Amino acid sequence: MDVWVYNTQSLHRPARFSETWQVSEIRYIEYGTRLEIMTLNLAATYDETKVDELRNDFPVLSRLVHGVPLVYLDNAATTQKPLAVIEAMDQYYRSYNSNIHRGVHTLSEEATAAYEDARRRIAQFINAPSEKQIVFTRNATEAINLVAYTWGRANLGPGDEVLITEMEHHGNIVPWQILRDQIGFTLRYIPITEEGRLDLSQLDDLLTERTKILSFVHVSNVLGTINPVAQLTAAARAVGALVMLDASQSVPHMPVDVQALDVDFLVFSGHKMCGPTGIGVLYGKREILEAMPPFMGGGDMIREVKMSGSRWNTLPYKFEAGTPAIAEGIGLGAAVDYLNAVGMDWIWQHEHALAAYAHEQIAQIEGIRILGPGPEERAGLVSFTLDGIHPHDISAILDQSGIAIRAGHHCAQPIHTHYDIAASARASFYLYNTKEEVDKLTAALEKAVEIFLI
Ligand code: C6P
Repeated sequence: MDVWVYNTQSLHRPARFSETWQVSEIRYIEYGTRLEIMTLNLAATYDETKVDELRNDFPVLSRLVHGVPLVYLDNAATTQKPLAVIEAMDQYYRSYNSNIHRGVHTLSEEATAAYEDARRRIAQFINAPSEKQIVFTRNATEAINLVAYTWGRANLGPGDEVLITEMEHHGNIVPWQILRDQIGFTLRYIPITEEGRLDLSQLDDLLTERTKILSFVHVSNVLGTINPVAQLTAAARAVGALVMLDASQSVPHMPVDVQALDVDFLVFSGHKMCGPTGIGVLYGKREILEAMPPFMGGGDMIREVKMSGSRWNTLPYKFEAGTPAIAEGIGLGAAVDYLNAVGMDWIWQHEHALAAYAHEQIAQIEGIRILGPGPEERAGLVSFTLDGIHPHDISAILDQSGIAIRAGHHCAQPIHTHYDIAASARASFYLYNTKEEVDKLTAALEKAVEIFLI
């Protein structure tokens, strides 16, 4: 089933949903005159008990921290790895470790095949038209930097504008600031509302013919807000701007279809989706990637090198200089297989249910302030502050109960500045978290409040 949602102003075409979904309810949440978010009630197909068996796939979940079972709620920072991923990487090192794209010997051919096969499966995972449009990077940050330094340097100059938002991770702010300081375009920000959504009331002033690229986060790593990609993409197209989507917190958690979203670039990190660190992805539209100059120079990215100059390799290798993260690419391929086997629709429903439950439970705690939109409209994470307790203290107290959350500015300082706070605490969920773990979180937070109020 391909779900299309229309309103009078723009076409909304969310990621293509799995044909196995039984949609029992479609809800539209509107603000202003615009349709922003679509919620599907998929309770009919959601089997909560599946989580018990999935937990066995993650060896680290059986460890104790301070003598009690680990409750890992720092998944927006990085997720745990299933045995399938650990074993795929182990297998590479044990049985066919070799450099790729170079050797004409069995090990090198096996490694090349495994690495390129992983790229193909990753392309399928986000429905990219071709694996040639999947550029491996170290992480999402490097992918954004790649676009800024190659496309940006070639296409931006004084008088041009780059539009980002106030809810970006530093990875989608700082590369643009560095480039702006070097070449002199204007960097503008879509502000956020008190509820933690993008304030689109001034969009027509911010997004103009001067805007060359709109680069924004799909799901905020602090607010949990799911941004209206289709609406923003349509608005960018109308002024001839390109669109880059930071999908670091969406690709791991919900079905994402780059063709349905119709963005020009999309980036994500392997380590936030059961894969290893050291591997990330830049997806790009083919003609745009073809026209871009290379990022770094060296081996593998060239077709021919003469002392007078060089010619570049074809996509995606033009952007992949030097020996790549081979085991990590293979590991990310295994992670994608794992996520497919679990089912991205199930993962989304599970996290959505957990985040809504957590929101409801912790909202009762004295002195708590939850950042971001209400439970129905958010992805699987909850950031908050507690009156009189520094987020680092909250995290340290929770750690005593084996609970891992993140505290700090989460590399999104402008959001914290907006709310006039230095830091927040954040619980972020993934496919292996349970309602019981949310109960442990709530109980530990209540205890923290008790300790600090005495
Ligand atoms: N956010 C968090 O705890 P890297 O570090 O390149 O893998 O991912 C960067 C990044 C980019 N965009 C978003 C929306 C992100 O959430 C992140 C990483 C982690 O929230 C680490 S700061």
